[in-house]
Amino acid sequence: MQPLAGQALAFLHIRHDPFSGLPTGFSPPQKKTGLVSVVIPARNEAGNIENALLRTPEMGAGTEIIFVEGNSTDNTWESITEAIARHPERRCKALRQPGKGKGDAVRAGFAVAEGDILMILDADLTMPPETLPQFFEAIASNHGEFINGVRLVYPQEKEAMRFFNLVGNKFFSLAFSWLLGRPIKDTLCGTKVLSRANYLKIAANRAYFGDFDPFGDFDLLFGAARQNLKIVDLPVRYRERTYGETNISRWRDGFILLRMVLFALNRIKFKP
Ligand SMILES: Nc1nc2c(ncn2[C@@H]2O[C@H](COP(=O)(O)OP(=O)(O)O)[C@@H](O)[C@H]2O)c(=O)[nH]1
Ligand SMILES: [Mg+2]
Repeated sequence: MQPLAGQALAFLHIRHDPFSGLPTGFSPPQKKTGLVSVVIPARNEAGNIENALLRTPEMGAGTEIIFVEGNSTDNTWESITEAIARHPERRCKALRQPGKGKGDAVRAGFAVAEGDILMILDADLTMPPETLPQFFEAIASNHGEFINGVRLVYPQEKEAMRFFNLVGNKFFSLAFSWLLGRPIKDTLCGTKVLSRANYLKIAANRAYFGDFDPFGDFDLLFGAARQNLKIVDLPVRYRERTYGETNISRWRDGFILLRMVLFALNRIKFKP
């Protein structure tokens, strides 16, 4: 190839990182290819389990699927054990969470995860599992250290997000962006991906922001920002549930979130 053509090609490949504004992509990225753990918290999701298992793609050097059930009133647990028995070709684990809430389930799942890359996938399949390889690529190619799924970018399917959800999400997005000093477009998209090494650092410092996040989303985001991880947004198409209904009570959990924001506010803005 002629040098000039080579230069032109290099020029075409310049990308600017949205956060640092620095050009990225010149040095060949070092690929991570380790084992991937997909933690799937599930409460009252019996009708979604089989699809969650079938639709989660194989990534990296191998993919383990970790179902974490808790406090269901339907037969989610039986669905999990049956689905796993039907698919011995997939590497799966199943556990019942020790406490309450999605955050507790995610923490229990991560505690038994063997992967080098950790993912959270909501069992309601509102974020299509087929999108997970994009998250994997983003982290494997070192594009970011904490890949945060962002809804709202694409047109919503009807009723996919309720009005209050939208308003609440906007509020928390603004509050987080201000608190953490970086743009956080969507705080409550279930899908988050990070390396195990970085997760362990976040977990070790969890108490800093108070230990009362019911979702697990917020303390991961706070922790990632505090560890100065490069948080990268990944736009996802958000779908309606086809089975079951939301497990999260907007009002009660909204107040807990507000408490978290105030706690973090105190930590970050007033006690440097
Ligand atoms: N294990 C477990 N999973 C939960 C719990 N609460 C919610 N989830 C799961 O977490 C994911 C997100 O919850 P969802 O009810 O869809 O909340 P929404 O997306 O905010 O409407 C779903 O896969 C739920 O099944 C819980 O207490 N325990
Ligand atoms: Mg949901």
